[in-house]
Amino acid sequence: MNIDQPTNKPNKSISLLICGIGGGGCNTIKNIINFNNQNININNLLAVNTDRQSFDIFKKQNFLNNIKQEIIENSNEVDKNILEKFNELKDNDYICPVLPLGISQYGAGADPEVGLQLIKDTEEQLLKVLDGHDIIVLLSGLGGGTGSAGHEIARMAKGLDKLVISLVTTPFSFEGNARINNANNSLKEYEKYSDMTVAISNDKILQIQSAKQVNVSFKNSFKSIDEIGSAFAVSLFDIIYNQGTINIDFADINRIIRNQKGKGVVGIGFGWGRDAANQALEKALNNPLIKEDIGIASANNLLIHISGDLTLLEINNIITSVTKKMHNKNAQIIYGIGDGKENYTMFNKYFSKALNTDKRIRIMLIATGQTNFETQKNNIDNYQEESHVYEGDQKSLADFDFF
Ligand SMILES: Nc1nc2c(ncn2[C@@H]2O[C@H](COP(=O)(O)OP(=O)(O)OP(=O)(O)O)[C@@H](O)[C@H]2O)c(=O)[nH]1
Ligand SMILES: [Mg+2]
Repeated sequence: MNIDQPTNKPNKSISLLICGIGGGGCNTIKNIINFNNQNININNLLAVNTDRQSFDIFKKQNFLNNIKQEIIENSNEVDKNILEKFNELKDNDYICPVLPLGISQYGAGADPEVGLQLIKDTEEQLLKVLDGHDIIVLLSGLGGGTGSAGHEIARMAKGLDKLVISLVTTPFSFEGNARINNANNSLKEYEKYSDMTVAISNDKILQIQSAKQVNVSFKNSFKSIDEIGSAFAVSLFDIIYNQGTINIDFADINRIIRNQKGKGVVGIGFGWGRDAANQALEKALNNPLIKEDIGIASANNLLIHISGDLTLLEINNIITSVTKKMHNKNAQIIYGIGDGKENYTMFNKYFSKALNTDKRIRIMLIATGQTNFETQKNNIDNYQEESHVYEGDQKSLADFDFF
């Protein structure tokens, strides 16, 4: 096993852009802003869509009203300081950069060909934004017309030699074959143009809810899926911008992610209290982004970032527990140790039971270069399982934690 200790170069000069494409992607951007992470500047975000009306969620007044509503419904989830953040803006100003695609007023009507043309029509503006950054993270829900055409943005970014990471969702089976076919075709294109593509199957979320016997509202189910995307994006920011005890820099991220033929899995887990390390590890390994254990086992590259107040024994335990799962004993392993000073605001709800303890640990894994990778397409094609629908009381989102 080749374990590299990364160098201690600061990453301040590296710029990361998170670009939400289509309705689902833009909702994830909104979720990221809600988290109010100190490392993320508004100019690190971009919402693109064909449907101009969808940008209304980013108008200051609407955004703040929505935040107030969220605070009432689930007070742990939103950093209340955000209410002050946009003081200088007028009510109808957008709180983050938005880019309408083409001249369309409306969505792409679930037709990816229409979405593709509208993205091509906006190439000049897109290239200008993309070129100002080093790492491009694309977020989209596949199945409709706009997000499903977002691979065209990946192609543009790749043409500029950027590091491109795509995080996409595939539709619920009940959304029907037309959407599933759109998504399957689109996923192949995302994989072609991205250094790494992580696909979240909405059906998997359904299976987890079913298995856990929780019955979460439709709106909150989408919200929890958006949360996976935002947690990934925000954690990536923290890793790149926070100076750790053992730092991971752009060269390390490049090494693990660049040119991985599109395949990769990501796991994030949190733990607190005396058993924090085990808890975080267990959650990172069982994260819905890691489909089966095979995601780690067959990987040839692994980046593992551990953050919090840990002992040497705990670090040793975490890293060896993960690397032991890997078949390739000469796999490339890069690890980083955060100083525990990351902004945990966004994750407060996961730590809500830990208010009396200082020990909070986050583990993030990125595994790439899988051989015999089981594609998301197979997941969709094979999803036949009868799911048992729990008919108990509807649970709040807080009862349905992924991390
Ligand atoms: N995570 C998440 N997924 C969503 C949300 N809304 C829709 N989706 C999923 O994303 C897929 C695409 O939907 P949208 O993003 O609304 O579609 P679009 O890309 O805007 O495409 P058009 O509206 O046809 O132009 C759907 O089939 C759903 O599976 C959301 O709010 N969050
Ligand atoms: Mg739309």
